[in-house]
Parts: sequence; C-alpha cells; structure tokens
Amino acid sequence: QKRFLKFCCYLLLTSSMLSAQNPLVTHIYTADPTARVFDGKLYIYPSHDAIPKNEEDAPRFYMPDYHMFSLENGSTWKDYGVILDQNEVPWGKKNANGMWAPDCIKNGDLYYYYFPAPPKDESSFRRIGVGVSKSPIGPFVWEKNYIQGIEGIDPGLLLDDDGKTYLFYASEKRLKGVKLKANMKEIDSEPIQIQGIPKGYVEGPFPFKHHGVYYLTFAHVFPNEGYTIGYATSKTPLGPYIYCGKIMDNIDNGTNHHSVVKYNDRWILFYHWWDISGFNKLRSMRADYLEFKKDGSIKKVEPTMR
Ligand code: FUB
Repeated sequence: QKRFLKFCCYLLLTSSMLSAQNPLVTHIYTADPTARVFDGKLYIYPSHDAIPKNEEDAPRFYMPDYHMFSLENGSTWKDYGVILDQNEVPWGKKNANGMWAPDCIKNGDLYYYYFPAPPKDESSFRRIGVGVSKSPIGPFVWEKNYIQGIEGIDPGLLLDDDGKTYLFYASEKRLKGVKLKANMKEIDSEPIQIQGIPKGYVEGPFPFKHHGVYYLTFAHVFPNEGYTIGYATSKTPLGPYIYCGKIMDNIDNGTNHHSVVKYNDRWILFYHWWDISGFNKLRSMRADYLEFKKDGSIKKVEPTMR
C-alpha cells in the first residue's frame, strides 16, 4: 500500500510538468502513436496507458481501451474519447487490460482499424482484430473474430500503390509480414519473418514508402543499449530488407513504438516517452521532425527533451 501511495504522490507531483509542444496531450497517458494523414487531416491512433486501479496492476501496462485524436487548427489535439473498450471486442478476453499498439488505414472509401488484444479462447498471447468504418473517427464495426492465421502484437499497415495491402506485426520478438486479401480482413499469403532486421528484441514495425523505396521502422533492443528506433529498406514490401541504422537512440523510455508520417510537406516522427509520469508504463506521445538525406537515408532524430 505504501508503494502505491508513493506512486500516486509521484503522479500528482509530476502532473504539472507540461511543455508547449511535447508531450502532445497531457489529460491522459498515450503511447504507441500511429499517425496517419487522411484527406489532408492529421490523426493519431495511439494506445492508452490508463492509471492502474490497484497496487498489483501498478508495475504493469494497464491498457483497457483506445482513444484517438485529430489535429485541429494546427495546434490542438482533439480527443474523441474511447473508440473501443476491451469488453466490446467480440473475441477478446474480458478485463485483460492488454489493448496494445493499433493502426488505422484507409482503402477506398473505408477505414480499417487494426488492434492487438488477448483472445478469450486463450489461443495466443495476442491476436489481431479489425474494425471497419466509413469515417476515420469511427464508429467502427468490429469483426466477430480475430484475423485467422496470424498471432502477435503491433499491427503496422502498408497500402501499396498497386492497391495491395500488407500487414506487419511482431511475434516472438521478431517482425513478420503478410499480404492481406482485398477484404482487408483475411490473409492472402503465408506470414513470413522479415529478413534483414538485426538480431535482438524487435517490435513495433511501421512500414511506409518513399520515392519508390519500402521503409520499415521498428523498435529494437540491442544488447546493453535499451530500446532504439531502427530502420531498414527494401525494393519489395515484404523484403528482404537491408538494415540502415537508427532513427533514434535509446532515450530510456522502456519501449519505443512510433510512426513516421508526411504532413504539410514535412516528415514527422511520432513516439512516446514518460514526460509527465516519470514512470515508463504511463507514457505520453510526442512528435519531432524527421529529415531524409538526399540519398534517401534518414537523419537521426534528436528528441526535444524540454
Ligand atoms: O504499449 C504496449 C506495447 O509496448 C506495445 O504494443 C509495444 O510496441 C510496446 O510499446
């Protein structure tokens, strides 16, 4: 009880330490920010680090639902509230508090929201589900079952110029990828392990295409170095990839799930840190500009640490 009280005091003391740009929002804790631009508007689909209800939950991730945000007037992040609660997931385990990093993409006129959650059939640590909406802000209609044939966390989606969609995810500390069928709800190939990613714990794949090159960024743990953000490139969506180096060094943040998006002609890296809480299970999403060099390589991002 003493430890939990100490933890609550810390939250109260640190909750007034705000900065202008980073973290992006301060009224709730947000992590794993997947930013997307739909029809010129910037959205973020993060996960939500809720405040644990009791001491037993305090040292762990406590993630019962998802919020989402959009940028209004270039400066304010609008919170749309809970867009999915864990107990609304048709195939999800009740009250498991394990709603980890999601993603959302647009294909045609529809928006597809992908998320990992613990399944009630306990067939795996996490399965990946999908919901469909006519709007980027939902409401999403949630599929009755998880996507068959894959298991893992951290879905990251790539809609290629030819209309084919690829789902990347992390499973058993490795990155995997699979082509999706046109319905966006079923796999259309055998999942493969992405080749060319350095050894070590890896998660949080984020794929995108720039000047015809496929980029795959990921959170990566080198031995004795902690979480870094690395990236690799390829001529084909599912690789093999060539490791190109780090986008961000370890900032002692526990994890470093992120996304990279071009908005108003500038590239931005979205990531998280524990600015407000001082506790790496209560994270806050952040953003800093990212630049490409002329040869297509990415300059390392120095986080604005207040
Ligand atoms: O936020 C929960 C999990 O931690 C994410 O799914 C991982 O990428 C890591 O950030």
